[in-house]
Amino acid sequence: MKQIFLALLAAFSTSVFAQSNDANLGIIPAPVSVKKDKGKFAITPETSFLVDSPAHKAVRLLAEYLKKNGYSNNIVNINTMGRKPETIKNGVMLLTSFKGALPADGYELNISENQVMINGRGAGLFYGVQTLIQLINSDRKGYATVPCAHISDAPRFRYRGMHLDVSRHFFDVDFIKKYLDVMAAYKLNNFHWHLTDDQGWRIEIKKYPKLTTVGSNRVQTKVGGRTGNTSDLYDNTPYGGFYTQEQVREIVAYAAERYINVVPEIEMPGHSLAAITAYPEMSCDPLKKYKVAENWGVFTDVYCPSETTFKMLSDILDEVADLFPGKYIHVGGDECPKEAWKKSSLCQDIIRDSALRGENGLQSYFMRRIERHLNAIGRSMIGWDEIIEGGLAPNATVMSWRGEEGGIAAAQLGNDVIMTPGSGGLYFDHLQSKSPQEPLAIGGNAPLSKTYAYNPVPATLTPDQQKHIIGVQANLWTEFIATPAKVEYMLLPRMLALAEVAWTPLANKDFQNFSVQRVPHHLAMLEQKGYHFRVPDVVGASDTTLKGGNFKFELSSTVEGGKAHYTIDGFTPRETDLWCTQPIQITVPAGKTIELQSIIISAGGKRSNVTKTVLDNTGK
Ligand code: TNX
Repeated sequence: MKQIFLALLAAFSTSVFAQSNDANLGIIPAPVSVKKDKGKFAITPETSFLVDSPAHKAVRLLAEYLKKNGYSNNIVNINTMGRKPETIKNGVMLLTSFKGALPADGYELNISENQVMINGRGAGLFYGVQTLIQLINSDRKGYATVPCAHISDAPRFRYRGMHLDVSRHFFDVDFIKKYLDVMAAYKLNNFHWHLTDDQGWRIEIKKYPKLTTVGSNRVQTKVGGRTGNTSDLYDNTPYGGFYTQEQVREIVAYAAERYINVVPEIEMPGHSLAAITAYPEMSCDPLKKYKVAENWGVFTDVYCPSETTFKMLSDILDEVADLFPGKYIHVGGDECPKEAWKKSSLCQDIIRDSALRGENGLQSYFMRRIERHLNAIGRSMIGWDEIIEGGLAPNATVMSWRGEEGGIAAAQLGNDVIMTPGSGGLYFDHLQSKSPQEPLAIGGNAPLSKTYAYNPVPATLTPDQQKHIIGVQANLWTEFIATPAKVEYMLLPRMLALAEVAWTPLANKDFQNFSVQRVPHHLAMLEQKGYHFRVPDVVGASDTTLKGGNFKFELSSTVEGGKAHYTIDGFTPRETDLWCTQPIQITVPAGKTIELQSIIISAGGKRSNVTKTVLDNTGK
């Protein structure tokens, strides 16, 4: 009996313990201000849930949470009760009508032993509920506690984006919804949906059906990386997929329900081989035979800046604008080789007649014409930083991906900027460590600490120019990511770091607190919700050689509820090995070497990389 009690205590005390020790109460992204109080609010079947705007999205979020987690409490309209919120006991209240102003998308969450009150309007109230959900500790169905505290919170940036490439590999509607759910839980508010590229066109366009009947299918796909045994290997398997307009509307609505705007990307003038395969008249060589790309990279067949192309792209963008109510449409602009334009008399004529500065000038001409059309239909253009070369379109927002230089230049010109540099740890297709145990990826190295450390506001900008940095985004390109589980592996936990970069004031950021005190609990929660993720390496040992004869290690799990298993016998540690519950003492005889190998295995069986620490007492 006593043993069972201790085991239960261990299971439930971890989160409570982590929370009470942590200045941020476990919340990710860390709020602007957390003032902890003594005591707890208890949720029981008698607790009333009261709201003053029953149709608010935040109310539906709360209702869904209660239902999913086994609470049978109803949500009641407080206006029908004739009671002042302050007088309510044992109540959780979501209020939009309160005195005073809050910062944009901000909220206040006050938890006392008597009541929980969230004040917020629009997205602010929704974010307040997301924070409350993170604070709820439940140990049995229908019952929970929330630690007493005063929290005031609001985002640092208004654009907090997460991107997904669905061209290189396609992900279905249910998965996109799951992706949006986890974005919403961490207060991200823009989903950049990369819908077209050389390897597949993935959005139905009624006026040009071949974009999907032809352009969404490739004959086969490259296997493995760019070098090594598989460098010439293809899988001989047709690949395809696209979203119907009905599905697109469904996703846009699902996102809006969670205060997420969807930014569609229709790539041009480069990365357009799938479209050109469907409609060769959009290229500079309409008689050439094209095929949807089966390999990765940058392709020289691109749109020709002809009137035919502009007419078709305008029609396409009109349908896209109809589907996506948001302000922004992303039109790519990156990696457009100029070979085809150099050979084309049509292109050379435009360059001469319009006195453009060569092919770069022609690219700007292309983007400006597209921007003019977008502005005419009431939309704003976003493009990758290449759109600066040859002259920037006047109202465009620039996504700076090749470092920050493009973003800095654009902000200095007075254009808005979203920072998303690969060099800042924001390319989630990059490796998460240098270990050979990582799965196939494009390369690079963007560990959690690097993403976390990124600051989107360059110090070289003046305060006025800094205002043009409207936000930050991480990108997930999927050349080497064919499954939903691998998308999640690359996304998590790095997206939690992105959320903190995008939301939390610089002064409140603290990687130690984030990675050791908060992330482990969130990973356990994500596992319960059915997400995959990369299990961070063990805390307490690293891949290194230590000299000496006597060692003590305290290994701890990076996923709450998981175990740090280890071996000193030279074999790879697994769930059948010892795990660390108290400091491990290791004595290495003189002249010998022992290897301590450790692994984290989560409660759900997810495994970290194996860490190898060489303990060397050879005296050499
Ligand atoms: C560059 S980032 C690209 C993508 C690739 C990515 C791979 C950008 C604007 N273009 O087409 O997928 O590198 O990391």
